[in-house]
Amino acid sequence: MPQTPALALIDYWRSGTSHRLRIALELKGLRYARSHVDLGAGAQHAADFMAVNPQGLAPVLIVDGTPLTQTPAILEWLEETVPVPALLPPDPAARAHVRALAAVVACDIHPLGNVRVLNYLRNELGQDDAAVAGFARRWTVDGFAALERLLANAPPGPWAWGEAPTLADCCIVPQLYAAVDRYGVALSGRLAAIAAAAEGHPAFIAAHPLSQPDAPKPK
Ligand SMILES: N[C@@H](CCC(=O)N[C@@H](CS)C(=O)NCC(=O)O)C(=O)O
Repeated sequence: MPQTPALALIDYWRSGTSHRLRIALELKGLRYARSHVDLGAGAQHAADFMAVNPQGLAPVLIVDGTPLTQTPAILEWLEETVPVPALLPPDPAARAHVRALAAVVACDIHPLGNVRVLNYLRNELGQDDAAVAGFARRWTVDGFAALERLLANAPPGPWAWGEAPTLADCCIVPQLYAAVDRYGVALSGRLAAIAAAAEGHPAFIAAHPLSQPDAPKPK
């Protein structure tokens, strides 16, 4: 029987990519040590963190002492090494569709709302907060419309691909949270149903940004 590797997550409560990785870890029922990199304070640029992830981005999953970076790669690693519960369907075409849904978020929506991209608009292009938020909101809404069109061809929910959460939901749910919380986007259709399913699911509750030890405490 293979030994379960020792897992240590370095994340930030509000980071969407950290959120997606926490969901997958919770869905797989894995235990992991925790530490945090304060993206709000710029700790991702500090030498000690850069030594762990030379890209200076959260999250990092340290597996038996080896740092894994880039959540699409880490999610695939998790699926390969801990295949149950499966976060991809058995059929190859269905797997491609689930990966495509995840990629709409990971490749097309999330990068445009990233801290460094928004900071560039604000600090180097001189845009004010309203313009910066409008930019992030614009590409979020655009991406959500694309997701809804793709989800019209998916099996019935409540999740993005049928009755159980998949890698698509790991990526979609954090983006829904960010859209509502930061940009006041109103959810509808399949995306609203996915958000509702996540609100009642223990893994998604445990992974929620406001449940994290480094989240601001309610006043
Ligand atoms: N493609 C990377 C993106 C990671 C990423 O952009 N992380 C954000 C937080 S959600 C970050 O660390 N941002 C810090 C910065 O932009 O300086 C992944 O999926 O892991």
